[in-house]
Amino acid sequence: MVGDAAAGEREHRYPNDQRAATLWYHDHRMDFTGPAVYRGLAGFHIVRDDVEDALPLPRGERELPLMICDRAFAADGSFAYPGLDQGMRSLPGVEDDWMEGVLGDVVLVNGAPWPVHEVDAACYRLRLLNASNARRYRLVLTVPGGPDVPFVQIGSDGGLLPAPVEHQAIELASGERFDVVVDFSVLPVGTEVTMVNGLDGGTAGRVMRFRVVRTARDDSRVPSRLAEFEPLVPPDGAPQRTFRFSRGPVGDHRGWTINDTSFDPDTSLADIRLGETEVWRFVTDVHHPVHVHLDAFQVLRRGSGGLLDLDRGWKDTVDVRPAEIVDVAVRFSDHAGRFVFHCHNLEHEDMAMMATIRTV
Ligand SMILES: [Cu+2]
Repeated sequence: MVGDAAAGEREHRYPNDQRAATLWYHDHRMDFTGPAVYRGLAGFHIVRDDVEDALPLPRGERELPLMICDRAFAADGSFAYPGLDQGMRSLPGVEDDWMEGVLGDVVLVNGAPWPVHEVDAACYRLRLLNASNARRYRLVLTVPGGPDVPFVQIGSDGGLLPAPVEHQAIELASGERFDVVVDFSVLPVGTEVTMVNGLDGGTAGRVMRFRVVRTARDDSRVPSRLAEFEPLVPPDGAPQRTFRFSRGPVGDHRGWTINDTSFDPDTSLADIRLGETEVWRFVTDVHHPVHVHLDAFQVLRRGSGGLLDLDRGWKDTVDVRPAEIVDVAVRFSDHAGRFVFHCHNLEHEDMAMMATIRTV
């Protein structure tokens, strides 16, 4: 025993037996994930494979994982997190003013505030991760006096898309990743390209800057076909489940619930057969980025419309907007046991918006 903490050890094995993908890891301690991630317990976990390695995508110095998050700082430079229990021991959650999620006024990219990165006039692969506790971004690449620079999306949370998709803006909620290629070769040397966040008019409206500093040889390109892609098509009669994400009481205080229940590790909200494709319907009150552990899923539709351009590919987090209904196809393939799904707004998660599922 060290103080009042139990000491012990346990071995975990991660076979990484999956397609190439931009994954990340972070502390997931029940009730205190928000303050732990806020203090820095998060990082990239990039999985590569032969399919991806064979593509002529930008690599080496021209492949940049970008972890984007917002933080607020106290006068002494420490992280300012409005947790109810600064010792992270007993009382989860944050002060009432931050119920909706904790936002900071400084944007960090890979830990640096508003950094500037010098680039060749060439194509770069950017692995974008929104590692913020609660902030959503609408990323746009602006150039003074010129048109915005487009993003060519090649991958999503769970790996490569079948084919590239061009976007003028990338909107990402907490936990989401977008794998994109940006072509700086169309810009004259000396150009400054600012990545802005269109969802904030203040200091969180700027993210980082690229400075094009030299011409350079570039053999990379984005092929029109990227990878084999298996659409998840739920068969007739596939199991359907509805999960409602909403504000609600947690014990004797305010919190967030799924189907009116707060997180209980011992009660399974769904028992799912391995290998079977199901349709899950997510229904929201306010914004909730819904994250499912274990296997990636595919978005089928939003409301009565189709999916958004940004919903394509294998996802593990889907940004469900206020009062929206999103249907996804899920299939768990090879691990039986207890897992969770939850809102990836970390304050919502800590205030009980998480549920246990079982694969059998
Ligand atoms: Cu939420």
